[in-house]
Amino acid sequence: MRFLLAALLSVLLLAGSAWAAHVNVYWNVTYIEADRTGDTHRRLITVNNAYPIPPIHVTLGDTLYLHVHNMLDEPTSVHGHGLLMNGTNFMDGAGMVTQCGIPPGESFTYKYDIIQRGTFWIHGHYNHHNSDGLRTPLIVHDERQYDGEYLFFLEDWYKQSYHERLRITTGPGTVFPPPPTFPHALINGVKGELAKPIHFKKGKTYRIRLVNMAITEWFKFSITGHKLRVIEADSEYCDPLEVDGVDIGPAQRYSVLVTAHSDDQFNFNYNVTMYASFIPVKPGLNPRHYQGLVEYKKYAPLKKVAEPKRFVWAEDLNLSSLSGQKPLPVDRQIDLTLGGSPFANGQVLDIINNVTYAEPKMPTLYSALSLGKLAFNESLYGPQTHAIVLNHLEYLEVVLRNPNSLPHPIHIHGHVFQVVSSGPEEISPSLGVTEVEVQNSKEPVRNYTGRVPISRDTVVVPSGRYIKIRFRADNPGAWLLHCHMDIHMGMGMVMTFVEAPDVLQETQRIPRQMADFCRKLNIPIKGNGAGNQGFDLSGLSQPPKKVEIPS
Ligand SMILES: *[C@@H]1O[C@H](CO)[C@@H](O)[C@H](O)[C@H]1NC(C)=O
Ligand SMILES: *[C@@H]1O[C@H](CO)[C@@H](O)[C@H](O)[C@H]1NC(C)=O
Ligand SMILES: *[C@@H]1O[C@H](CO)[C@@H](O)[C@H](O)[C@H]1NC(C)=O
Ligand SMILES: *[C@@H]1O[C@H](CO)[C@@H](O)[C@H](O)[C@H]1NC(C)=O
Ligand SMILES: *[C@@H]1O[C@H](CO)[C@@H](O)[C@H](O)[C@H]1NC(C)=O
Ligand SMILES: *[C@@H]1O[C@H](CO)[C@@H](O)[C@H](O)[C@H]1NC(C)=O
Ligand SMILES: *[C@@H]1O[C@H](CO)[C@@H](O)[C@H](O)[C@H]1NC(C)=O
Ligand SMILES: [Cu+2]
Repeated sequence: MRFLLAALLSVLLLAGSAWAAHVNVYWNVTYIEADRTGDTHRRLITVNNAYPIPPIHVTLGDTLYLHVHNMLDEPTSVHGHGLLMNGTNFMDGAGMVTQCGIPPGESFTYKYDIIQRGTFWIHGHYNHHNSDGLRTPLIVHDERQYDGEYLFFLEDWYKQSYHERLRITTGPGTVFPPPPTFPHALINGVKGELAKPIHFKKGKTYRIRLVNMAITEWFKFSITGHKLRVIEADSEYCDPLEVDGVDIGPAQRYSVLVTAHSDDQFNFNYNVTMYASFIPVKPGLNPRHYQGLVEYKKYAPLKKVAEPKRFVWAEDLNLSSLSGQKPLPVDRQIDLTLGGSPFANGQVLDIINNVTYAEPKMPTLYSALSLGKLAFNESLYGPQTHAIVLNHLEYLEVVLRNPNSLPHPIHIHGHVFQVVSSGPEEISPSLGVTEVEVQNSKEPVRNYTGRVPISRDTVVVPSGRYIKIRFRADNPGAWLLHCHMDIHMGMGMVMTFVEAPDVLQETQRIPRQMADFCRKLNIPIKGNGAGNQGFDLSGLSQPPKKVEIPS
């Protein structure tokens, strides 16, 4: 009832303040050869032969039609990151999960009903396409208006293509950690060193949206001499939380409010700091600082500001959602242990509960739709699809355990989850132990400290910690949960929730055009993960064998 009222209210608000529109965006997905940074000439994937891809702006209540024309020589698909796709799982764009790719030369229109507030992004979700450049922010404007708004979208950019990096990282013959490759930072599509100024007028309040679209690296953002008030994490508004800076994991978003000083005698700097995850912290090398001007007045002197003694960063457990939603109850707890391991084939791969993900022979959603009652049998999606079937409307608590040496930004499709607590995780020596990990594993258990927990779609699980998240299975579909470091995705840190296949079968159908795409690509649309009928899983390759490291 409360929800209905809120929904009604927002419809009225919208009717009063804006006009729900049909927004059409045309994307020719293309390869180009380009050098984005001065020493990284390579092929990349972009839109309409230009880069950066212009951010997409819509207003709450709009319908966005994203017309994707595939001009590559391989299939592609795109994903609206953070959009819940409630009732339209087939539009989620996860390659070989909710669709066969759009074949070369074909077009497909993704329809997004813009019913969520906040900051999102749209990116390729087929093979290497996100990593090689296919990504841009999706900004939803709503009734909240400030004196001004700035957007920062942050990326890391490498000399090597995704496939080269994956080969170096996984082997065979890999040494761990792999040789350091330090990327460039891109700030709003241009090299970090060239970060553009932003302009403040005295006394005004600005909303700054931050989107980390990096494929591997962490960013921190702060403004010297100014406090930030966090008001949004991913797509959820929260009680304003005053901090000195925000630390943004790959795929996460924040909005912060900044109130300008009451005089304009001085200019300041904003800081964007990029931390490379695979390289030890070393002054001058890692992290790297980039600065841009916060200009109050042209030629005003730059104010020297001493850093706060104790720099306060935004933390999930301190954020309190404006939804007012208390912690959800728990019907079932699912433990997921994240990690990496050497395998007998000579590769280093990533795992969740010892399984390294590999794509099934047909999209998991289409299996769930066509298997009838067998859709509840998790094995039938294929051993490496790592499917867990959820019952309609059950309440879940997932414990994300990270006993290894790197943090992982874990993203779920089709949901936001509450971040309720964090605690120490027993360290596993599999790929080396770091100081940070040891330190983290000594920190005590912490619960959320706000009025209520925050919900978001991507959470960073630090090394040597576990994080508990909660959500309700109220969105039937096949939804991925995966690490958003693309290399880790490629190495197999991915699994699938098959949510309420019975309800799914009653309510959703494969769009005809998508079925045609599968036919064109010789991919079945009925059957199990092997593309066969019934219990026959022949044709799937055997999962590689882990090598046990003596401890
Ligand atoms: C996409 O490519 C087609 C065919 O080359 C061209 O006619 C069309 O104008 C392009 N669209 C955009 C938005 O660039
Ligand atoms: C901001 O950048 C300056 C100059 O690089 C640096 O000294 C300072 O520590 C940075 N502050 C933060 C919070 O990163
Ligand atoms: C977050 O909560 C912790 C524990 O209550 C506290 O130490 C820290 O200062 C808080 N941070 C912010 C930004 O409020
Ligand atoms: C993973 O495999 C190891 C042995 O290699 C075993 O000790 C552990 O319990 C397994 N973990 C899970 C979550 O199945
Ligand atoms: C965290 O919450 C759990 C469950 O509500 C409770 O059992 C535990 O004592 C709390 N721990 C801390 C450190 O607050
Ligand atoms: C999806 O829509 C149903 C029906 O309106 C609603 O009950 C459910 O909470 C929604 N789920 C999500 C994840 O938005
Ligand atoms: C589920 O499928 C597997 C794989 O074919 C089969 O071995 C198993 O018997 C099935 N389980 C049930 C309960 O049908
Ligand atoms: Cu990861």
